Amino acid sequence: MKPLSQTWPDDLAARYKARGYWRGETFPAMLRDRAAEHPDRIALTEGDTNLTYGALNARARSFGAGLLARGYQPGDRVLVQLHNCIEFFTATFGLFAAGLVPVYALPAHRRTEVDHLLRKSEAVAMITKARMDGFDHGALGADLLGDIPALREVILIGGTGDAAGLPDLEGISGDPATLPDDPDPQSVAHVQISGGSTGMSKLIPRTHDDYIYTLRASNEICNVTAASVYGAVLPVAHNFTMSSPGVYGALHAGARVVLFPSPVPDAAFPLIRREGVTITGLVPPLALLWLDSADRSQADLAPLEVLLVGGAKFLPEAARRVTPVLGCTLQQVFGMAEGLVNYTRLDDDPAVITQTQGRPISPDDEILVLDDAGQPVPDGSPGHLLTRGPYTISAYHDEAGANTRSFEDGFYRTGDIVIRHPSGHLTVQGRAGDHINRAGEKISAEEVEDHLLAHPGVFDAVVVSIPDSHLGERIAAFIQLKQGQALRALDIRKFMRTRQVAPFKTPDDIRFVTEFGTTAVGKISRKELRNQLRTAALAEDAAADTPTEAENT
Ligand code: OOB
Repeated sequence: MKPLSQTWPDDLAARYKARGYWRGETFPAMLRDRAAEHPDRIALTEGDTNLTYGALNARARSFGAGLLARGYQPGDRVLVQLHNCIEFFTATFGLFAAGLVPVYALPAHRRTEVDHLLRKSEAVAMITKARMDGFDHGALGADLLGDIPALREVILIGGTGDAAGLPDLEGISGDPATLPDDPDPQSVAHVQISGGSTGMSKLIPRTHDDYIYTLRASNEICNVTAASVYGAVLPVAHNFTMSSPGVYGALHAGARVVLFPSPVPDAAFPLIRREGVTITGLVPPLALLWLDSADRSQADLAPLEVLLVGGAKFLPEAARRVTPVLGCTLQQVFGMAEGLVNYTRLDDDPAVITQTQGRPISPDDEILVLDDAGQPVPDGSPGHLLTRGPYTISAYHDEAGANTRSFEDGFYRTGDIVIRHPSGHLTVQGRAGDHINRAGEKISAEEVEDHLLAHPGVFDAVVVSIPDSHLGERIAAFIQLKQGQALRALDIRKFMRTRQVAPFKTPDDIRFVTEFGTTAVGKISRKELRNQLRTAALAEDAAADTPTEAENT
């Protein structure tokens, strides 16, 4: 098994400790301490079920001990694919207590992504729910067990049908006295996954010390205290919902987490009122939906004090509406699973809150904004964002090629193009890479192209992002068919389903072309081709939207 690690140069590590960022806290100790401090306080609310800190800690520790009794060893990785439910926390804190390492998959992931994550992480077990959003994850798990030799068990919540024989999470328990000592705070606590600009997701090992620092600091910046109620609206497996300040931040503060079954206003607004949710986080398309609905219904969201918006660019026009319409303070957040997180501060000037994506969490987050030649650009000019700091990784797990491309002298090349203001706030201008940010989900153009090329009727395919007023960006695929083929968009969509990938990766726009118009001598790069096609598509769309003279008169 390839060991998981994340390290910083000795001098930086010493500085991060000396400055009190890394305090030797660990996840098992965090929950145990909160449970000891206030066992009867509610940690989690899901529907009509409330779970106290004491009960969550006891259940998680018993589950963790049960895993050890089944033969798992500290250091083993376990893929966790769950939506917003109490068992997500039983599972992850059980794993932490046993010294096992959660690897987080999104509920929308399908066989292709799950298979990749299991193999890449060499996971020995997977914890999932039999059905989520109508998809049979139990059957998938049962199938993968036969396919992946290292995978020993798939542990389910509510298994039936094909998956009826698989062990149920509720049935696994053991004696907490058998749990190991707390792990080394510098060891890897859990593994996030990258949005990835090329190919499949990469694994992002994060240590106890570095991750818990972001929780503590985020709580301070977002004013999360034991009196707060955090609404988990987006999937908890996302780094944003997990740590900015997110569900783990809320638990660190001894606050209450309310798990939302759905983000749509009809379901979410009553829950905010009923549970007294004080803070939550949304991606821009959902924030727009909430704004429009609240505008129409005059909804009363009185308990809500802070709305975090991030994951993709929130435009100033929409940002300005948040406080008047929803009656809360907007906090923009620009973060990445690799580390760096920026927030606008609660007391920032309204213009800063609406026009920037915030400034870094830490005084020791080093920010470089460089031109194409690698030279620093002055404040106010756009450039490539590189960063290094007390919670930004310096390597992905087992990715020699990507590590060479993405890290330079310990700095992470984010792929984002930003402007830095003299105050240190950043405004995101765009990005250098070829991924599509569709409603906060990052999709690799290359990965989608690969799937399209697998169709026997497809000669070539180029995938680009197109600006979209609702999603931020949508996926457009330009497809050149092989001679004699007559496929329709519907056939391509159906084919994508057979590829067993997350549904959000299916192209929104499918345009057939007879050739890619590469008139230049020789072959141009795919990057250049994507740029040309994006420009052509935008011009075509603009022309289609322009009223003709006849319409004008
Ligand atoms: C969050 O994390 P990831 O890993 O899914 O995606 C990171 C990328 C960034 O490099 C940037 O391209 C984009 O998402 N992004 C934003 C943004 N927040 C993220 N682009 C423009 N404006 C923003 N506010 O998405 C994430 C992780 C932690 C907190 C918040 C978001």
